[in-house]
Amino acid sequence: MIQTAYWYLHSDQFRYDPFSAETLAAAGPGGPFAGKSTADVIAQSARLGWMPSYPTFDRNPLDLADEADAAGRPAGDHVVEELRAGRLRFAGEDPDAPENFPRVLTVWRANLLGSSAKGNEYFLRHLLGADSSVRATEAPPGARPRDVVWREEAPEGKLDLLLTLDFRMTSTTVYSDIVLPAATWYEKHDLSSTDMHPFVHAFNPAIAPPWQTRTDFDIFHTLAEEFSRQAAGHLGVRKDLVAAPLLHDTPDALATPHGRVRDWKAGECAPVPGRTMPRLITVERDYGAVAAKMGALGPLLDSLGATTKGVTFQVGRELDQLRHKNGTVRGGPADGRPSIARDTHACEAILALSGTTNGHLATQGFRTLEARTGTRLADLAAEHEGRRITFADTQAAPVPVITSPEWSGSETGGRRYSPFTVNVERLKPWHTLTGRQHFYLDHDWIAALGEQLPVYRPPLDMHALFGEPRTGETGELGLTVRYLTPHNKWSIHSEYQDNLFMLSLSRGGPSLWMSSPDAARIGVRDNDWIEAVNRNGVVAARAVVSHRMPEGTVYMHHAQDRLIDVPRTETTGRRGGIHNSLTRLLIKPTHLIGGYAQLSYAFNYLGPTGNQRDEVTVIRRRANQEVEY
Ligand SMILES: Nc1nc2c(c(=O)[nH]1)N[C@H]1C(S)=C(S)[C@@H](COP(=O)(O)OP(=O)(O)OC[C@H]3O[C@@H](n4cnc5c(=O)[nH]c(N)nc54)[C@H](O)[C@@H]3O)O[C@H]1N2
Ligand SMILES: Nc1nc2c(c(=O)[nH]1)N[C@H]1C(S)=C(S)[C@@H](COP(=O)(O)OP(=O)(O)OC[C@H]3O[C@@H](n4cnc5c(=O)[nH]c(N)nc54)[C@H](O)[C@@H]3O)O[C@H]1N2
Ligand SMILES: [Mo]
Repeated sequence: MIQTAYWYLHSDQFRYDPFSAETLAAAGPGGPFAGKSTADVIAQSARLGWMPSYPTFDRNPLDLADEADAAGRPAGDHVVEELRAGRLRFAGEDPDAPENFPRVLTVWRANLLGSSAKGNEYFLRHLLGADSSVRATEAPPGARPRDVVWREEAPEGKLDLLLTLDFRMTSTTVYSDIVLPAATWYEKHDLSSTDMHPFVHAFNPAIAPPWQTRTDFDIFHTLAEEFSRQAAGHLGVRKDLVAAPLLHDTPDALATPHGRVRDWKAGECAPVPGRTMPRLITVERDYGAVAAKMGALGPLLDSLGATTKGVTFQVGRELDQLRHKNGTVRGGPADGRPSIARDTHACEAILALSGTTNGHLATQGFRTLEARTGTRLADLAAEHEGRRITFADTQAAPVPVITSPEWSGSETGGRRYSPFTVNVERLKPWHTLTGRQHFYLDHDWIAALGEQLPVYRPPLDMHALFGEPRTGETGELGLTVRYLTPHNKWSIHSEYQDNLFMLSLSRGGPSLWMSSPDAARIGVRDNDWIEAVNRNGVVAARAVVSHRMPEGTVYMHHAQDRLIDVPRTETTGRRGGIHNSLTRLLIKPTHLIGGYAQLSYAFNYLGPTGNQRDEVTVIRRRANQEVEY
């Protein structure tokens, strides 16, 4: 699921947008956004199949598949018919309905409530039902969604269970119902790679996981086993109706000819799965077999291969090798399949199935691409055709990767990775509508924003949109400044800030950087306690007064956790406030476009961003410099 839209709906931030999507349009009234709110635009993107939406429908997708069977028609036809008749709706069209909001949330390898989540205070209020400092008021009648249902009372505390896996105390674990203590990187096997350098690294345990900690791998397998045991009776084998968005690097990318947007719900075209709406796919779920399947490589790899960016790799040879290396599952639902029951097996499988660590697959993939593009490519990986990087290789030392069609750069001959080298030097067509570098976007929604060509867009005017004071204004409550939350130079997100060395090197708690003239304007000296307040929340921090900050702009570095030296605020009397207490999600409608050439959804590749750069806040020196906790 695209997280930005997911949280925008489920933390109810959509209820606090008093402007329509049309506000952002370049021309006057009318056009594709007329009368629609951002929530309406998200709902439209989901029903046209542009972006995924989850939960998808307002009815259990297992029941939808059963209903179709009972009616003796294909599940896709059944869903189209139910939608057309108005008996079935997309869940995003009524996000506050009890059947449509999430109840159980598992957070793994993220600090959702301390780091990633923009609009922290909305999460606290609506998802958790915890104390919250949201000060904004909801959109008044007339400014509310048109298609999406508005419930008079917004739900608070939607979640029944918040489960977190982490090895630190964080702003998320403090709010969790259950925390499963995780092993750290020196207590487990894992792989690590990034596009910032050309190496694959192994994680290796220096010691076994201490006390009650377990590796994430172990935790999820244990959960899967218990789930399977219970689910065999409760759920059994069912068919699941899955709605998949129009996908990048497939024919789906041509679903919007000439960029003309047609909405089946408005009668502008017929609802055709995979063309004008999501693909509707029936999948068999054997719930009692989840754990067994998780511990093995499944049979679809034999029949479908593995596809990345439109290139399908045939992996029969690799599966045979993995059978020998990892062993073969005996008995049960995964009988005869290569095992990935242990973390090292899973690492081995990843290395075997990627062209970046398997020269045979890299050259195979490039030959497939050669046949399609007519350009010479396989030589890029030829020097490594016989090379297979194994987990043992990565344990001995970090290993440089092999050039592969999974990426666009070239490491051939020891070069350093740079994106799009293969497109530029080998004339491999770009994955755009024209196959070239492509700047003109001929799409109705992009035209509505006046952005067919790259243009400068100034920061959003938060005075006009939300009634915040104008930047530069000094009033009774303080000085209004632009509020940015760039990445921290002394931490990676919320990690590493919290060790004693870092805490004693810096101020050891929340800090906010401001320029000397701005500080002088409100009588703030370096290290004074200040309070920053806007409609989204409140934060108390020490001022770092610096000539390096431009006037009119402050920084509160991402991401300072709620549990380190956070005092009570004068504004609310409550403890709390972090950098993301002052931010919130703002979704740009054009980020929701899909099914249109390079603007087609791919997992972890395309979707709306959170736009945290557009905030303002009012800052003042605290009357009381003796803070209380
Ligand atoms: N206002 C604002 N918000 C932002 C941003 C911004 O610039 N400003 N940046 C955004 C961006 S680009 C990003 S990437 C996100 C980052 O947001 P997150 O990914 O949520 O941030 P982290 O603080 O890195 O959280 C990672 C957590 O995983 C834990 N962890 C690390 N390794 C393991 C492991 O092996 N197992 C387990 N179980 N846990 C582990 C760490 O202890 C840590 O608590 O924030 C986004 N949010
Ligand atoms: N030390 C450290 N390194 C990291 C991370 C970390 O947390 N700590 N996180 C990693 C991750 S996941 C990511 S995504 C990257 C992020 O790395 P960057 O993309 O570099 O992100 P930021 O530091 O958030 O922002 C960069 C600069 O953008 C400026 N800026 C803000 N608004 C605007 C604007 O409207 N226009 C322009 N032109 N500039 C603007 C900010 O002032 C800031 O100086 O860093 C990675 N590296
Ligand atoms: Mo990031």
